[in-house]
Amino acid sequence: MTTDPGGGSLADFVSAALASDPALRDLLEGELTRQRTTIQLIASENFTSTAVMAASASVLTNKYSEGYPGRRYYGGNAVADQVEELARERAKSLFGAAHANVQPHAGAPANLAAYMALVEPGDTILAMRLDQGGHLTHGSPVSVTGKLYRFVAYGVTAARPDGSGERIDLDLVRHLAKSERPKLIVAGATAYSRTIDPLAFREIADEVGARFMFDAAHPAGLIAAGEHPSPVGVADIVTFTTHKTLRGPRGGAILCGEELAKAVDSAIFPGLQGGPLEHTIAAKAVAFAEAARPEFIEYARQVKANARALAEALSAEGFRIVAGGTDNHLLLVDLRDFDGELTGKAAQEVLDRAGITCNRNQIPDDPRSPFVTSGLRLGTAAETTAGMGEAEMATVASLIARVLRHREDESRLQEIRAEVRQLCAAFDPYPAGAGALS
Ligand code: DSN
Repeated sequence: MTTDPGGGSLADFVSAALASDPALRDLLEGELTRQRTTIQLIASENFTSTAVMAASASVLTNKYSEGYPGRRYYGGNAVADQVEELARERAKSLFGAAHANVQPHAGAPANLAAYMALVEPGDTILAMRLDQGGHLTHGSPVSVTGKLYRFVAYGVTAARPDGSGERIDLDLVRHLAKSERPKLIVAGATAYSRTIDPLAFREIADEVGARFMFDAAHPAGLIAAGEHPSPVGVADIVTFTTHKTLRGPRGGAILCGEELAKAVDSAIFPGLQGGPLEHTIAAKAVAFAEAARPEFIEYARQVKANARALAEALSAEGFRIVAGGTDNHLLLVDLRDFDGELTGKAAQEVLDRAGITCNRNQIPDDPRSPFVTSGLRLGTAAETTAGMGEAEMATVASLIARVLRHREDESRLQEIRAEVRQLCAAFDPYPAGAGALS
């Protein structure tokens, strides 16, 4: 068990630390209560250990460290250097990489830095379309990535009644690679529930002489645990975020071979960012060490087992699961078979009122807009951390179905809200008086 930061409960710690700022203290206590009393199913979120939070809240927030360990532009970096070196070494060892940059503030700058290291503005990049499961930074016209580079997009195959469709269309990837001659091919997604095979992309990239980048933001924790094929050593650059399945602080990181180390490092600083967030880097170091423990492998396996259990139970309730199920930590639910009138937006809002937190998401070829959508994206990383297993996933599926069936009935919703509270009380990520999360 990690040491509780306040010697008592996390709520006591927040309360004591912010005694002189009651407005903010009340907000933070409110957020802690929200996280402890509602079910967290956002696929990109998790509950960090209190050790990760303690490092995030450390005195390193006071320090300017522009540059890299041993080559800083400010004095007083002896400790910061060691912290960043520790984080880099732990990241390299966890993923088996030759080089790690742990400074990206988030996934978006990590991805942009990878592009800067591998291609020139105006070059063609082949990546997954946002509405098929990709990410904004994979060339959406509203992202700076889509303005700086010429993106060409692939997507998934058509849905099939037996669930074997809605897989990344590798024939299309190969066809576009040959016809468009991209300088870079990007694999990785934010709303894709099946395994992404790095070797298949490498083969296509090699056929056309393109570089290959893998955005591992979502499966990073599964990769660290050996529960998803590793793109490290297969892709030229791997980017990831540290706060999703990896269960660390909010932030990004980049892995590559020695030959790209300088290009990646200078793309992040001075290319994109100024002073690194050394307190966050310290928290990343904590998370990398936690993810290297044997129990993290058990955690990652349970995350996947829970996602499968949730998908099966929702399917039994009449929902269609995109791609027929899941191989990872998330699932996409197509609401239309359950109720043709129900949008993702309406479902997200009513689930929120009942204490179930998730996000609406477009499904492949969604007739509705990204703001409305016909789907929900659900993930199991957070509630698995809180201790839920397959039995609880069946309960959660039934709660979701009841909320959506009785969405106009306020008293039924209040009844379900009470059941959600009861379930959350049994699976509290930050139990009072305990260290919370080993
Ligand atoms: N916003 C993240 C997600 O929810 O998947 C990706 O950046």
